[in-house]
Amino acid sequence: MRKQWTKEELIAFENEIGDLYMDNKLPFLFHLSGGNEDQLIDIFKNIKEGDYVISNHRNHYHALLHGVSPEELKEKILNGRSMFIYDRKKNFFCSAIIGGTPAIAAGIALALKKKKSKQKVWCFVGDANEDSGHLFEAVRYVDGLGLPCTFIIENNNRSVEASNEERWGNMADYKWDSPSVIKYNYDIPYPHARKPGMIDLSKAIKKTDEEYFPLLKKQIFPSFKELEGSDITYKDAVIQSMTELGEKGAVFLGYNVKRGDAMGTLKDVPNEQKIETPVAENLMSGLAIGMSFEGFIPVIYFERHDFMLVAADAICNHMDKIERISHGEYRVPVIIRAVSADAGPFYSGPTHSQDFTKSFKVLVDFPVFDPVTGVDVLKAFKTAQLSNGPVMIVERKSRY
Ligand SMILES: Cc1ncc(C[n+]2csc(CCOP(=O)(O)OP(=O)(O)O)c2C)c(N)n1
Repeated sequence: MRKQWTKEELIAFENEIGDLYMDNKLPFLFHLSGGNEDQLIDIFKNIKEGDYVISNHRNHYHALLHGVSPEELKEKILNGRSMFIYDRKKNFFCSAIIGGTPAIAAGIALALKKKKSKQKVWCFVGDANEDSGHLFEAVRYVDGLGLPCTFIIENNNRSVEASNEERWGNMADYKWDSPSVIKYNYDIPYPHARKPGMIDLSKAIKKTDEEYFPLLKKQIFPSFKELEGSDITYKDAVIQSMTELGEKGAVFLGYNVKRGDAMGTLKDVPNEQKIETPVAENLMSGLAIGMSFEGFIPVIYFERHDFMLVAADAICNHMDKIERISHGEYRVPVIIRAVSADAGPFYSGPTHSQDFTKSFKVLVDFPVFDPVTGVDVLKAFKTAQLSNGPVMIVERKSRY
């Protein structure tokens, strides 16, 4: 049973965190909650244990109300993880990247609906997240597909220091016409981050980044020597790999995955496993992340590298980091098909035929494969099937 928190207890928890800061025990960024106790206690009456709660940088109250124990939360906060509170067993997840969570929430909800689960997703966002188009994409998707997801906009009329009026002029008080959005207003008694006053850093213990967030162990993969010697063509190897992934139950997300079968490469995959998405690369990537939390094997199809830049936040800040920042609680086994339209009738100039392989190899820690032959393609997708985390497989039209 989740503890039922009173307003006074919630306030006392944050007061203690504030005192620990003044006592030089928290030499890193944290954000205190306050002023919205009544609203949250009310909202959490509708949130069931087992539902997903997706939070953000200001997550202490959400975590407590969803059953994260105060001792565990305090211990995490004292270890530099105030913005990184995760609890896989309680389905508590957060991201401190503004705009990053709504698509992930929608993805979890899509997975829950496909599984006919009774669970729901509750995604808490601040009014700065409301600033971003990413929330709009996710709300429109959730409404369109009738997904079990509610977005709660917690409006304290402040993004760091700037008010909604300063940011949006006459559109400051945006009204949502959506059954999946709840918006409430509140005043917060704390500054944006920390408490007023700067601590004496000479008295604070500061660990290294890697001590706070240990690097992931690299997974070792087999070499698949048995595949060598085959003369399968590059394109046939892509088709064969997709068929095999389809047989394993993978879902294929992107635009033109049903219509056109992703240029014919999904022709042998059952239609029910293809998810035609809006042309919203951040959304489709977030959907894949969310679905992977519920045990799906999502394969995202980017028909050109150029368009992946729109999904860079989902790929570099989320897929690549979630396992590390959650200390292994959440994993993201997503497969990215990164097509480079670099030749032949696909070639279409500097904004449509770029190759970002080198850049992604620098930006992410997960494997980025650039197969040259058909056998390399088979090996890359076999490896991806075994991976606990994301894998990007570059697919060049020049090698088709
Ligand atoms: C993409 C991105 N841009 C900027 C920031 C820096 N940042 C952190 S919190 C914040 C404002 C958040 O305001 P709001 O969503 O209203 O939540 P509140 O802090 O008021 O609870 C900003 C701009 C960020 N974390 N992510």
